[in-house]
Amino acid sequence: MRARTLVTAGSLMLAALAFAGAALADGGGFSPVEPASPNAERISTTYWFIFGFAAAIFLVVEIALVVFIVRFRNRGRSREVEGPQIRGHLNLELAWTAVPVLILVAIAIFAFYELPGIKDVPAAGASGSQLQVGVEGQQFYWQYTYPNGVIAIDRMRVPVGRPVRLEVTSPLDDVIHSWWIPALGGKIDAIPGHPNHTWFEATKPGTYTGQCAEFCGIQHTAMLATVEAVPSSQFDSWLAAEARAQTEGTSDLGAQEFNGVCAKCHGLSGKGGVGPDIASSATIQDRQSLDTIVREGLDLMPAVGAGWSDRQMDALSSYLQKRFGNGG
Ligand code: HEC
Ligand SMILES: [Cu+2]
Repeated sequence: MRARTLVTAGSLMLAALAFAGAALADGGGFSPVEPASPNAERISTTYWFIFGFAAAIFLVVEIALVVFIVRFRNRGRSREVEGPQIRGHLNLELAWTAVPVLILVAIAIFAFYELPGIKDVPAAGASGSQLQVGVEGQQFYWQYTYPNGVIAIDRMRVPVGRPVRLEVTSPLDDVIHSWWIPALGGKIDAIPGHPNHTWFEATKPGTYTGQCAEFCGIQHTAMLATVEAVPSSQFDSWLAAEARAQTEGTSDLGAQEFNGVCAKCHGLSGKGGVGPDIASSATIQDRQSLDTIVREGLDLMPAVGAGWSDRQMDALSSYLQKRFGNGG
């Protein structure tokens, strides 16, 4: 019986070890993703600093545990026999009181040293001054507003090397969401009517992904966010061109709205999902009814476009007409 228990325990431990290797190879969710912004860098450093102490303490405790189990095992001694009477050990007791205090003080000092660089938005970065972007979390998409009025859904384009200050909120009749692009810094809640602030500065071009980190309803899993960092000059020309295109109604805003908002419930081809098939619905071809349902919602459908401007509705309507209308 004992041998069998030992074999079972032993093979379980070996299996755990085998899986640990694979899990740790890509972080396995145990370590922060590779940071790509100064604040994310500091969060990651703090993580590893604390992890170092935790790992050392884990080893000390577990090794001592195993040694004691082996060294002081029963060895067939009768249960009646008294064990050895051990007195206290002053120095040892002082040490295990003082060392944890010192460790906690070190962690506190380190955290407070790193904190300002995580919280405070720098006025300027390597390639220019701060950019402000409004982030609005809604069931079940992210809407971004640039200073010149350009709107984007789910995918935020930003310049490399410039601090991007985010004002994160959600509409009054919506729920709490949470903005989180792990490579670009910590989470921040999008609370109805209460703007929160955070920032990042992409250190290199690339696409960084994240998701809403607050369970916010049935399609919460579809609430993904992407930040695409491009060189600063490329960003400036894109933003100017996009502003023109959105004023003239030639941008892809309508497609972004359909794919980022409607498709999450009605499917990418409008054939239905959580919501009904709308590809052949007359409602989406009639501007008045479309405005009403998108801005006010309908029973189980939330008012996804409650705050949308006429320009945003125009973009959606012409996209739906082109895609699903008679001409489509
Ligand atoms: C959160 C999920 C969700 C999102 C996002 C969503 N809908 Fe809906 N939609 C529904 C549900 C559910 C219904 C069925 C409502 C009911 O009858 O109670 C519906 C119904 C509709 C209908 C009525 C169907 C018909 O035959 O007339 C239209 C039109 C429609 N949605 C269009 C849209 C458009 C356009 C968007 C994007 C701007 C959108 N919906 C976004 C869930 C959603
Ligand atoms: Cu959400």
